[in-house]
Amino acid sequence: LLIKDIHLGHQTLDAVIYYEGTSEKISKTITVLSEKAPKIYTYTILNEYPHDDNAFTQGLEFYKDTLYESTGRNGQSSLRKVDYKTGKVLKKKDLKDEHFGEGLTIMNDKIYQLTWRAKIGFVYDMAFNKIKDFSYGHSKEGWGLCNDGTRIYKSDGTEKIWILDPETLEEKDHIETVTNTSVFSRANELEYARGKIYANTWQKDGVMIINPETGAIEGVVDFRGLKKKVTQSQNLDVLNGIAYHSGNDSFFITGKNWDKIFEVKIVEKK
Ligand code: DDQ
Ligand code: CA
Repeated sequence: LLIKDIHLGHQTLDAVIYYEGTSEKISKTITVLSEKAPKIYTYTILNEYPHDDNAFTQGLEFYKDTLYESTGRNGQSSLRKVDYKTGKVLKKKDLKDEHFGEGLTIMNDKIYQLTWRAKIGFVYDMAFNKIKDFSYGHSKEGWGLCNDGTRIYKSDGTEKIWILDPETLEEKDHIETVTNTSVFSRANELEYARGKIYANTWQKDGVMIINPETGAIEGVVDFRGLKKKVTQSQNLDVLNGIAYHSGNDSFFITGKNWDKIFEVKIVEKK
């Protein structure tokens, strides 16, 4: 075999491999794994607050001590401002029926919201007036959003987390979520906190702690047991929604159609 055209990306190795003496070739991309196994964390509950169980939570973030939420399902999707202590919805903008609301993030007084499969996202001012729409580039779906103050991160259900230009919303670059043994996909709701991306994995009661530079999953928070603490209604769906409260240095966790939101501390599992 002859290996040619090797390109080392920031987390991938692209190579074209030829069989010697023939023109047959194979192009292959290898994802580079991380060095260390993730640390395992668990949680302790500090507080629990009411949460609208009609909210199919798809995005959750604090901005200047106020909680904002994006909800999904066609015909029930919205952008909300919420009093987290009472669960009261202070302000609500409904999306069009064809738009299934997804991730939400807020940066420099602008709210960004995704839709699931319509390949359209929205930018609003803090009064929920729409500033503009944007479309997706490489990614087919919109799942989660978060930001580090300058860059916006977007998950799309694959192993990729995209880095978006905050002005044009173009997908400039991406990382891939990996451990030392495997590539992981389905990062759903995202949160940027303490220099890492926190992401709950769709249909798992777990949150990945991801290095935003390398994609390495440096930690996993085991949130099993939390869903059992909410009213077991008919519509009850998966854990989804993680918001960091910087003042309290705590995380707020909820789920789709959960009637509670939990304020927790993430602690190392002994
Ligand atoms: N996502 O959260 C994984 C991004 C999307 C999950 C959506 C689950 C949809 C249930 C209703 C389907 C109606 C077409
Ligand atoms: Ca979030």
